[in-house]
Amino acid sequence: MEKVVSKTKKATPVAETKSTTKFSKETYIKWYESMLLMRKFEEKTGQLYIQQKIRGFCHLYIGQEALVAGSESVLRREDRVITAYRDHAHPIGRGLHPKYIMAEMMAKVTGCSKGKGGSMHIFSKEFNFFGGHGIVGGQIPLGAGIAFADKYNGNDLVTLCYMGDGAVRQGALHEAFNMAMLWKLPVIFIIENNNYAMGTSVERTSNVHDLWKLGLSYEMPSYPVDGMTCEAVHEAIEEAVARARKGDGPTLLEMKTYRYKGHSMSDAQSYRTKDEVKEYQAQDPIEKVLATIRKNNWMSETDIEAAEQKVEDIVAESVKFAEESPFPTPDELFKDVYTQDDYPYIDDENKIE
Ligand SMILES: Cc1ncc(C[n+]2csc(CCOP(=O)(O)OP(=O)(O)O)c2C)c(N)n1
Ligand SMILES: [Mg+2]
Repeated sequence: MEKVVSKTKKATPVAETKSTTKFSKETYIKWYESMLLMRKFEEKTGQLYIQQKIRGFCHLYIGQEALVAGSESVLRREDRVITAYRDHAHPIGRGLHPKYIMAEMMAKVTGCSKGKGGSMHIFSKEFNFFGGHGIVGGQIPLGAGIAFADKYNGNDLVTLCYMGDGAVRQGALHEAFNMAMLWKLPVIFIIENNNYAMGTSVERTSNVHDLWKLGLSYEMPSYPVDGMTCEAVHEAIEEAVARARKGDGPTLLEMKTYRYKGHSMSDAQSYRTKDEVKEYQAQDPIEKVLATIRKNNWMSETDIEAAEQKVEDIVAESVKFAEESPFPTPDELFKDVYTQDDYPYIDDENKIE
């Protein structure tokens, strides 16, 4: 599957000033463009859902983009990423063209899971994105397992295993943490703490509100991170990745973030105030990155408009591709279910034609 490639833009002369940050111009522009693509793609997704072109469950990541952008600026493409059902931004950050995600959400055969997974089951072997999991916390032991495979195979790849603040209440987290520490697995557990599991706040879920502390009883290096800021995310991930690649084992990072939209597409949001949403929107990660770009004169207003247009074009191309693609044929139903060709329960006799 093709990668989103930046088209070479006509250079616009901008006055170079001394940088106000330790990160490069290229890093900021990459953060800006990738987060803008995630945001615009999901805004379109929301509209298409209302038009019933996308059906089933659908959870938007809008507001949380810095977690993916700040992590991806550290990772190698071969590294692994796994997450829950709020899973459109992570594969975009990995480099998967969003048209395969849009086609998947419209249940088309050209989708990255051949139209059989939908919004919650985005997957890309090519970009080492291991899903997209609808069972809350289901991806935690899977993430540890992927890291175990890498350790077993003797390479230096790392796995980023994202989970929600609600997912940390699953018992499997403790088994995975224990084994990951015991075997020093190259996995980074990232809690996307957006303060709510559906409509239930962290405060109503547990006596312990600092979720990073969950790692301490396993002596796992564990830290809170400002998840609305790409720089802070990058630095925390950089340190954790270095530890994992060296063979020193896992890290737990609690990234404090916020989702601007409801839990899924049907959510009256009676559990929070509009002011609370506005408070977080005022720290928007895309706006913050753009402010640094402007302050350093790294992009002119023409460059910014061109970047926005490029993103709009990719989103439009994705919708067109998805709409023009066919639905899968019924025989697809039995394909890719089991790797074993002669799996006994799907022989010709049991097939529904
Ligand atoms: C095992 C399991 N229990 C319950 C659900 C229903 N459910 C879906 S999402 C969700 C909330 C999870 O919240 P969180 O982990 O904070 O992730 P977020 O949606 O905030 O990204 C629940 C309870 C489920 N999918 N799986
Ligand atoms: Mg949550």
